[in-house]
Amino acid sequence: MINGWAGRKLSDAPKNGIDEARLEAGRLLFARECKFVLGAVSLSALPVTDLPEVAFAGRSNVGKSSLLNALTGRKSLARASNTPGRTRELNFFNLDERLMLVDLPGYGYARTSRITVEKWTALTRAYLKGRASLARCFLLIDSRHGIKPIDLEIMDEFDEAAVVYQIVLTKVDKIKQAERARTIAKTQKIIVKRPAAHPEVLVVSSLKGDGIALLRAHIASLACNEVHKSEESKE
Ligand SMILES: Nc1nc2c(ncn2[C@@H]2O[C@H](COP(=O)(O)OP(=O)(O)OP(=O)(O)O)[C@@H](O)[C@H]2O)c(=O)[nH]1
Ligand SMILES: [Mg+2]
Repeated sequence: MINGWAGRKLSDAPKNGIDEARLEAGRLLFARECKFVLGAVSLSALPVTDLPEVAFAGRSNVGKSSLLNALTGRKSLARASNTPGRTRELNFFNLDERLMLVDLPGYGYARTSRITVEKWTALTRAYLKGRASLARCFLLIDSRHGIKPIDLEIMDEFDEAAVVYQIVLTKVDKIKQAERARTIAKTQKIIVKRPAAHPEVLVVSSLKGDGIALLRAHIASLACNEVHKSEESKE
């Protein structure tokens, strides 16, 4: 037997490096309870926890809150909205005492004046760069628009501060199938030389469910293997 795959069905073969077992681990993790912990508006309000964390960052309206809802299978766990700038706090969700999910405020939204990356809440940036337990930041990009200069600025900051990030192309239900491959290829070209970028680009639709199982599997690989009570939730 050459490797562990001998004797298995072709359908069990790894998809993008993720095998059926990891997909199942993702499914099981996200079938568990997910509780809102708190919305932080200052660094001192961040939850005290040694759970690994994954954060969702991206421009306003890119679909961060909707993605959190799709992952957890809950319609309104995180507040999604048509109004850009809806999420203003850092919202923490505890997934089965094994992982924290963090819904971040979006950057780049301007109603009257251009809000630059510089002004993208100091809190969000301080959190991303200084959080020891941050396992990965998923950087969401609207698949219709691709990576914009403001996203590149954020990626520069992540590369400099060694914040590991993985690109997730959102709202793929809005683009044609053929365009998907082109957008993925274009995105991969941009990240290939970036030191802190995870090499695999993910594609999702929170509306239709595309890519959600795969993203769950990626996240599950970052979670604690066992239920791990955080300081604040210990009784
Ligand atoms: N077609 C489509 N629309 C989506 C999808 N995901 C989100 N949207 C829509 O995009 C809009 C913004 O979604 P949100 O999830 O609130 O975006 P956000 O990134 O959390 O926005 P901020 O909190 O303002 O930064 C809403 O109108 C959603 O319904 C998707 O997969 N497909
Ligand atoms: Mg939001």
